[in-house]
Amino acid sequence: MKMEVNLSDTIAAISTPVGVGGLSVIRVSGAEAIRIVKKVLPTWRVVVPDDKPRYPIARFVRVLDLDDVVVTLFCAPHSFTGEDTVEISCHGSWFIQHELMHRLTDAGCRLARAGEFTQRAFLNGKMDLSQAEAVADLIASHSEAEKNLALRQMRGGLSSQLSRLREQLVHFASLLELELDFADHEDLEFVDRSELLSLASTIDKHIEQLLSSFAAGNAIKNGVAVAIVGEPNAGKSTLLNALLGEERAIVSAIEGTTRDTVEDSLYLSGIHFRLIDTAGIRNTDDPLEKMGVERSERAVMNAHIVVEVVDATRPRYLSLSLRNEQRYIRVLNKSDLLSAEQVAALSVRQTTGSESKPLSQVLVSAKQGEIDALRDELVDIGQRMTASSDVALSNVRHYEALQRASQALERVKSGLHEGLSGEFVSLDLQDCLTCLGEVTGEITSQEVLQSIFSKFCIGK
Ligand SMILES: Nc1nc2c(ncn2[C@@H]2O[C@H](COP(=O)(O)OP(=O)(O)O)[C@@H](O)[C@H]2O)c(=O)[nH]1
Ligand SMILES: [Mg+2]
Repeated sequence: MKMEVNLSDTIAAISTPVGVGGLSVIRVSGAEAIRIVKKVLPTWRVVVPDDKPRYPIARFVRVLDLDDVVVTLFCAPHSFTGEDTVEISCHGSWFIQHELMHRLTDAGCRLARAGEFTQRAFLNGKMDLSQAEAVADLIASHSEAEKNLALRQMRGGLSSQLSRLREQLVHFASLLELELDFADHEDLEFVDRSELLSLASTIDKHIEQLLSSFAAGNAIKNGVAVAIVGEPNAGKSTLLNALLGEERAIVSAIEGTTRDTVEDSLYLSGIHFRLIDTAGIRNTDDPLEKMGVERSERAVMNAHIVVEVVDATRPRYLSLSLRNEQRYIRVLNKSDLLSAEQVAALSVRQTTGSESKPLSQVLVSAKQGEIDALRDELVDIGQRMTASSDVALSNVRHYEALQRASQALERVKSGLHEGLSGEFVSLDLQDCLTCLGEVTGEITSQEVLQSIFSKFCIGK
């Protein structure tokens, strides 16, 4: 379906969730919003001052045959969409919400499509595309960290970084243009190429910084993936249940009980962890168990944090090969079965290991719920992983566009190195600017816009 952008319609939608609630909010936006709502609610006697106020005007309105509502008017351009917008807070009855919607559409409103209010905000220049996307992220956020990330982006954190980059690139382009304008003048090079090169490197460094923040942004948005692995019967499923505080995975003394990976979310100190309990890793001929082991190995590959559970009464360790950025916690489980001497002998240290592969070791009893040491360790690692004082990329679309921007800049740099003519270098520079423009929405196709806004909720 092609999404036609028609800003002249006045649109309406129920903005609160489907179903019955205490209250419900109906939103109307467009040039005719005030006229239409006055027609539907004749008792709404609002006088709009000529110079449209920046603040919303709220009025209690008795709709004689229907409900008592509160009508709030946001005058253009001081509204979310940039248009005249009216919000009607009615009681949350299904009948009242739908009756009001019927009356609004009869009076000339069209039903809003998913994301259409935000799309209008974007088209009316109230926000750029990265901010509009953050609105959807904010609505979908589950943890404090995720909310903060989306909020910063919605308030223009990423946009201001990108506009700084853009300024630098435009400055760069203008220097190149100068060089081109004077190209006829024999070997006159207006701009020192080494100066251009160092400017390109500075810009590249900024883009690289943004690109590298994607790991943190991704961990915040999609959760920090924690794979719980170990030999059969080490207590992995018991540990998962203890962390979640519920009997999520089946626990038994029979080896190989967990065949498939079991996944659930855990929220600790505002961070979203995705815990993945796996089948025990061991050599086996059983085809079904083999598949489980393969899945465990895949979970390890994709994890941010790998938790290896070891039965402390007979410690044996897996040989895991982890990537540098992966974090590894070794959990010595079943501490309740150890004597004081045995505990001392284990000489558990809080943190050991080398810089390249940090290793934390904690002693717990999953069965007795004594797992605070592990919880603390997860929070500690999770906080460091998701700490982004400033802006972090969390959107694949942005990440890919910036990757292309970085590649274009690499071409600019090599062009300068090789002494290519300014014209060619300038083309690559334009490419780079185009990629940045895709993130902010200055250069974005209808199809991309359609796919972005169609994922929004109705009424937003
Ligand atoms: N004593 C004791 N037993 C435990 C502990 N954690 C797990 N178990 C027992 O170890 C057996 C295997 O547990 P399970 O969680 O299914 O291990 P998995 O195969 O690693 O998932 C079960 O009988 C559990 O009750 C613990 O901390 N202390
Ligand atoms: Mg298990």
